[in-house]
Amino acid sequence: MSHETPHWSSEATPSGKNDAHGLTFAIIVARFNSSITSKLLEGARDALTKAGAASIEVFEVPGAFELPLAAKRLALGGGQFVNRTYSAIIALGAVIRGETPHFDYVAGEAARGLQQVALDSLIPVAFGVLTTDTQEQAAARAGGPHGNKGYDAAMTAIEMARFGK
Ligand code: INI
Repeated sequence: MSHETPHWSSEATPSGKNDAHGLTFAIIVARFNSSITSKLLEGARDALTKAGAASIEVFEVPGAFELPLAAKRLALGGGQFVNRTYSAIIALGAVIRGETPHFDYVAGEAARGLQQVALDSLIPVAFGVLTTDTQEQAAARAGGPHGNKGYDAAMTAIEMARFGK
């Protein structure tokens, strides 16, 4: 399978793995590299809306490093989120290497932290964080020739929200 082939289920709606009716979603989007992450957000919203999501709430954080804590607060509920439950959470960000070793820490901790939240909370957390060497590579994956990884992450979230249910 080419890496360009969608990896999420193409099982037809309604009631298929990609049917979001009755499901509730939180999207967390990082503002860092916002020209890219705003496109990822468009893609994710598009996927969820077309699949019939019951609700979509969007939250912003400064950068990708902050995604895991926000995901954990949303997954645990309480405080401002006391009466909210989410079928799945979609985390969106763009970490671009440039010249700095900061990349490895930010990208690595975002990935590790988001997976930890999913495993601890049992709420699926989709990893819609681009990790690229250049701005051009990121743009190509945010509504460009390589698709939209925000859309893909949302489709994955729908399938995992239904997994085992
Ligand atoms: N945050 C990103 O989302 N993408 C980046 O490319 C990036 N770089 O390159 O530094 C980045 N850094 C900020 C980081 O996510 C935190 O917001 C910051 O370290 C404060 O905790």
